[in-house]
Amino acid sequence: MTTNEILGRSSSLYTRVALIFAHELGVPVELVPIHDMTGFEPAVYGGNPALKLPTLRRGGSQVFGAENICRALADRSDRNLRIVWPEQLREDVSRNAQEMVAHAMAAQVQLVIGIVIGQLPPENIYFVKGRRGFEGALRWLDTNLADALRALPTPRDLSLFEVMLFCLIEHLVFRDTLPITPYPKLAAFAAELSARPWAQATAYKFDAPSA
Ligand SMILES: N[C@@H](CCC(=O)N[C@@H](CS)C(=O)NCC(=O)O)C(=O)O
Repeated sequence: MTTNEILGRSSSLYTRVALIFAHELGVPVELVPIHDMTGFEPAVYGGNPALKLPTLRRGGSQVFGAENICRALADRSDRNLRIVWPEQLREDVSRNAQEMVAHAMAAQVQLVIGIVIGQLPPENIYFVKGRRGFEGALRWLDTNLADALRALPTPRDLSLFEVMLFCLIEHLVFRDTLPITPYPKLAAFAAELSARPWAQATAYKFDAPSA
């Protein structure tokens, strides 16, 4: 049987989205840790020319990006899960919620790469504006969460929106990027989902350094 390898990090929010889908879809995957995110060679990122992770590798083929990987895994699954993808969102509130969570995930990466890894000054306009937009997106999500969840199609087993939001909220705490206390509804949402088997099986951790 061909192995599905996910090149990524156990500490990465995008990788976790893909790992949760693999878990729920019953598709066995092997995580191949990318220890250093500062490399400039696509080979470090499983061949992704954009120098981003995660990448799914199977046989000779590669799939770049978390959402793409989730879709590819769904195609390879024997389980007939009812998955809600972004194009199935029909109401303004759920479409906006998808946009806000996608933006917030990218902003989280911007702050981690720029300030934590790049050691750049947080008071730079690039990070100040990034942080303001990030907080704005979280505030909007906190205010509109109930409506956004209500507007998701039912019945469903899984939605990309909920998995992304869960991974984002737990990552804020894991990386200590922004306080979660101003967003009580998001905190409650993540706390409730954290007991699910897929959440427990994919908890954030830093991968052990390669020997
Ligand atoms: N479009 C990509 C974005 C993935 C992404 O930003 N991943 C982060 C790690 S969580 C990354 O590659 N960071 C390295 C960098 O930005 O240089 C996706 O949807 O998977």
